[in-house]
Amino acid sequence: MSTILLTGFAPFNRETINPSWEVVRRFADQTIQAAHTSHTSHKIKVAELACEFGTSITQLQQLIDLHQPELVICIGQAGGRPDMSIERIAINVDDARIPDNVGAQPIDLAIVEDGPAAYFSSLPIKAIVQALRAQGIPASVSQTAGTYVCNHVFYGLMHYANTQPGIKRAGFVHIPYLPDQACHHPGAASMSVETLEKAIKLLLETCLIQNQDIRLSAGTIC
Ligand code: PCA
Repeated sequence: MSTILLTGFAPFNRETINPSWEVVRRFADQTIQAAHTSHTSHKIKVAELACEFGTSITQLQQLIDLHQPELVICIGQAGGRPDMSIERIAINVDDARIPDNVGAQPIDLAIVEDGPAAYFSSLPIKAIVQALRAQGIPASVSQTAGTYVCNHVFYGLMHYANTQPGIKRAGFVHIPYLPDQACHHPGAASMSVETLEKAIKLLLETCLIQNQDIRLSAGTIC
């Protein structure tokens, strides 16, 4: 049985919860099949990463070493984004607008000295968007994961995955606030934890069945 590693983040920026961990924790030690007809099960391991530069990547690498996953998906909160935001690209820069949970605020620093400028997600991002929309869940491809801890972890993940032949696919997804959080941010979009759970299940199933991504226009014009 192969393993899927799913991570969320600790709350940050004065929030008391992080929707990413609230939804990811629901998958603890579950198994998932690629399709109802499939007999191959995959076990899901979950973890909460610290919202800290450096430590978060170390934690993720340790989890990968421990669980030897075939698929790794990291989830993070993007407060204010309205939909499931499937990240396309991780860039090699930290530029923190606010300090992390231990007060670190790197500005214009490379995540990996001499690393490539960027990595693309190896998830079938377009197929995921299509699968989510088909089930009535708003989703889009995002062209930037920002320059804070989520992009940091995404870049660290893709850089490490490159050295781990056992990892077939890896990527990052940002999710909106939960309704409870949005009440403190008037006008901000939100998604219920039940919808988020359904979305993540669909996302995992799509990663398991979709060998190649599909051709779907999901770009943006500035
Ligand atoms: N979101 C932040 C870091 C942790 C999280 O859930 C980000 O988008 O960088």
